[in-house]
This record gives sequence, C-alpha cells and structure tokens, in this order.
Amino acid sequence: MTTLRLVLGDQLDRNLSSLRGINKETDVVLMAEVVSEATYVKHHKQKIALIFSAMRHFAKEMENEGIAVRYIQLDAADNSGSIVGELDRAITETKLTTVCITEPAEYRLLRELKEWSDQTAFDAEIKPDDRFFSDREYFKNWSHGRKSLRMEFFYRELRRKTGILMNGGKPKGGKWNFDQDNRKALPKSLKPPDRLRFSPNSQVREVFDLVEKHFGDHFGDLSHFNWAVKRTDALLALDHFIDECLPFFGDFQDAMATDEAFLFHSLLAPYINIGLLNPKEVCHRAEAAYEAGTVPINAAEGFIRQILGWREYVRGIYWLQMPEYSDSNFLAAKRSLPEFYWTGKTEMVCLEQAINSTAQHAYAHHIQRLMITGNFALLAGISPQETSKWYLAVYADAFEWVEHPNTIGMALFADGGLLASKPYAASGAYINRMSDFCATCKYNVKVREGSDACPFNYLYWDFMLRNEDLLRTNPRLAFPYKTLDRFTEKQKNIISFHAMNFLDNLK
Ligand code: FAD
Ligand code: DLZ
Repeated sequence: MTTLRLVLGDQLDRNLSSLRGINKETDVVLMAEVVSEATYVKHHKQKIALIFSAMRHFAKEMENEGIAVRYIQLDAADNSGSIVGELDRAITETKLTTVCITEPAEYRLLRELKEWSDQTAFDAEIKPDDRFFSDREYFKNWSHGRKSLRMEFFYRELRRKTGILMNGGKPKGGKWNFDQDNRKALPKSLKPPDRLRFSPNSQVREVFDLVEKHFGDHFGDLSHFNWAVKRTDALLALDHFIDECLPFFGDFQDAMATDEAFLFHSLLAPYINIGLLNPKEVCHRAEAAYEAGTVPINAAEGFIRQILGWREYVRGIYWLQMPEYSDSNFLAAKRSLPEFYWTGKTEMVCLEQAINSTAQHAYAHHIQRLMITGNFALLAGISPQETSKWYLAVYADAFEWVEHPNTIGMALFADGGLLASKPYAASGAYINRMSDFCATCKYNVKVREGSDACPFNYLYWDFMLRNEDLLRTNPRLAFPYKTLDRFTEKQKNIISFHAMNFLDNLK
C-alpha cells in the first residue's frame, strides 16, 4: 500500500498521527502553501511568514531523513490554491492508493476535508489529532449532564488523569489553584529579561518577500519578526522561558507595563499551536523546574493551568459548540470594530500599547487581549463576529479552535456565560491598578464622566445599564448593581450621554 500523508501548517510535529508508521520507500508527504488558508481571514504578515517558514524547515528535515515530500510553494505554477485542490492534484499526479490525514484543528477545514473524502474514490483516513492531553470525546463525556462547564473542574480532572503537579491524590503545594497570588503589578525596580531572538535566515527572508508580494495589504509589520521557525530553536525558546521568566510568571501574570510587550510571558503559544513544541513536554518542563526548586509553586501551577487547564478546556468547548458557536451574540452587540484596532491611532494609552504590540510582534499577552482590547469591545458593544475576526487575523498563535472560545466566550460574554461565570467587564480602575498606562494618558482615570474622564469608566457603567435586563440576576454582578442602585437617575443619564457621545464618534 502506498500512502499520501497530509501535513498542514499547524501540524509540524514528526510524531503527528498521519506520519506514524510512514514507509519511506513508498509513501509521500504532502505539504502545500495555499492562498485559501492564507486569506480565510487576512492573517498578520508575521503569522503567514511564521507558518510558511516553519513548513519549509519541517519539510527539509523530513527530506533529510529520507522521506519523500511533495512540497508545493505558494507561487508554484499549478498551485490550485486550496488544500483539497492540492490533494486532488497529488492523487492525480502520483500512483498513491490511500490518503492519511490528521484531523484539522478548525471546523471549517475539517468539514471541507470530510466532504472531499466522502466524494473521493480513494481510501482516505482522517485520524484524531492526539497532540493534546484529552480528546474531544473525553470533554463531551465530562460536560454531559453538568449545569455549568467551569474550567477549574475540568482542569482538576486533568491534573488527576495526568498526575501533573500531583502527589498521589493531592495537589502539589497543598492547593489546586494559586491564582490569588498572581495579581501583582510590576514594580518599577523590576526589569523583564530580554527575549531570545531568532534572526531570520535566508529562507525566512525569501518567505518575507513572498508575503510582501502576495499579502502586502495584510495587517502587521515583518521588520520585528523574531520567531523560531524550527523545533530546535523553539526548544531554545522554551529553555530560555523556563530559566529566565517562569520564576516570575505567576506574580506578574496579570501585570501590564508601558513598552513591555512580553513581561514574563512565554511567547510559546505559536510553537505549541503549530506543532513545534508539544504541550506535554512544556508542562513537564515547568513541573521539573518546580521540583528542582528554581520556580515557585504559584508560577509553575499558574503556567501549567494555562496549558493543561485553559488550552484543553477551550478546545473542548469549541468542538462541543461548533458550528453554532461562531454566531453567538448573547448581548446583541452590533457596533462595527473601530478603525483604531487596525491603525493603533487612539489617545487611550492602554489600547495604543496593546494594538501597537499586536502590529509589531503579532503578539499581545493575555491581559492585554482580555482586559484592554477585549474589555473595550465588550463595553462598547462591538459585534462578536467582527471582533473575533480581528483576533483570528492579528496574532501569530491565532487559530479558531482557541480564538473563538477566548473571544466569543471569555472576552465578550457572547455565549451567555457558558465559559465565563460573569463578563470580564472592568473600568479604568482595573487598568490603573495593573499597569502604568494611565499615568501618561490624556484621560483621567479617576474621573467617571465628562470629556477628560477615562472612557473605560463611563463605558463600564453604561454597559451595566444597557445590559441590565440580561445581567442583573447574575450573582457575581451583585456588587456593581448594588453600586449602580445608589446612582441618581440624573447621574445615570449623564453616564449614558457621555457613553453615547463617545461611541457615536468612534470611526
Ligand atoms: P503565556 O501567558 O505564557 O501562557 C502559557 C501558555 O498557556 C500559552 O502559550 C498558551 O498555550 C496557553 N494559554 C494561556 N492562556 C490561554 C487561554 N486563555 N486559552 C488557551 N490557551 C491559553 N491563545 C491562542 O493560543 N490562540 C488564540 O487565537 C488566542 N486568542 C485569544 C483571544 C482573546 C480575546 C483572549 C482573551 C485570549 C486569547 N488566547 C489565544 C489566549 C492567550 O491570550 C494566549 O494563549 C497567550 O496570550 C499567548 O501568549 P503566551 O504564549 O506568551 O502565553
Ligand atoms: C494558518 C495557515 C496559513 C496561513 N497557511 C497555510 C497553508 O498555506 N497551508 C497549510 O497547510 N496550512 C496553513 N495554515 C494553517 C491552516 O489554516 C490550519 O491547518 C487550519 O486552519 C486548521 O487549523
């Protein structure tokens, strides 16, 4: 039997299910740079450059092992422009009799491939993607019959299942979750370390030219590209993170600071999501650092929870809820995404910082995504579908399976509380507590309304007023609604007036 084995741009793992048992004498691996995948949203230029460069390096490594790779570059003469088009072409032009595929991570492409395999005369097998701690069925079974699907309980179950950070049946450190310790602002005296940079080699620079030629009008800037494009370098990035950043990760996980795009975050999500690193090895490294005494428990647990907890959990939610999840809009938000999300031109320093980091690095850390750009979109009532499209386009780590639950569920509460027990809505006070942005902002974070007031302040109260019918009964919002009950009708009207005035002037 001769087999054509498909490897997608986010499946760059030599242990991928579709590559297991490969016969080097007879089988061929298919990898294709295609316009349909590069444009289903207008991805950040760095994301396309990362994926094409990593695909090319991965293909070369397999060839060095003696594996035959049919690698189709984007500007190859007969490139059909789609994954199924390239599968058809490969089958027609080779003598292969079976096709082996690892299921794509996104619903959209899985549907296309299933439709294709249903109508092809060849024997096509779609294998599960087992680069995760849990599979889709496991989450479905866990969710069955539960009133609410909280990450924390799924996470604890995975801790027990995997034994990660466990001492027999008990959590290491005596607690499941050390989040309470992980909310410190960055002191002025603490400087985050410089990050390991991977200067683009000649092959990567060749990809830059291709990206500029074909996707020159996409968002973002290639000049700051420093991503690793092969596993050996991604492993160096992991080492650097474990040694230099992880010890501080927990304490400053929620902090934000001017011109500090990365703080102590790992920047590993793109590598984990495209297969250069495996989530299991990343968690094991963090646990080993804790065991060696170089990393405190709040850091190790906080970091592992993001991967073993959140990452697994959002994947479960995605597959449980798709395709309807994409259309969720619990709060009926319909405002268009303001232009400044693309240009960074805004006088609100927090938003400017988050968006400029996004343009320069195809990166913003979680609190910037959730509590700055996400919080603004939530308070301003921006359409979840437009907001989601932006998040899917602008980050090097963005794939719908992880982006959708984070945007639609966590940031925008558009799923009505399936994922989050309350909206992550916050006024300027939160931003001021966790960052130094407000000190240089033209808006006054201490003022609630008026032209000098921080827009997050009146937008926050306006959000609570506007959505009162849907949110007042949420027990976790009892405190803000109690505060709101002390406002006079006149105060409420002033807040609504300023919010409306601000929002109507957004372009
Ligand atoms: P770190 O802060 O160092 O965290 C370590 C790892 O934990 C990450 O590399 C990632 O693998 C995992 N992780 C952390 N938080 C989450 C989370 N909430 N969900 C899933 N995994 C998590 N993450 C993506 O990988 N792709 C996305 O498209 C994406 N879109 C997001 C959209 C919004 C609106 C929000 C609020 C968050 C989104 N996240 C997404 C989650 C998170 O912000 C990123 O994983 C993280 O910022 C990546 O940077 P890092 O590697 O430095 O992460
Ligand atoms: C994101 C992406 C891009 C930009 N380009 C390609 C490509 O040309 N070829 C490919 O195989 N994969 C690419 N990808 C990743 C796919 O979009 C990804 O595999 C699906 O979205 C499923 O997660």
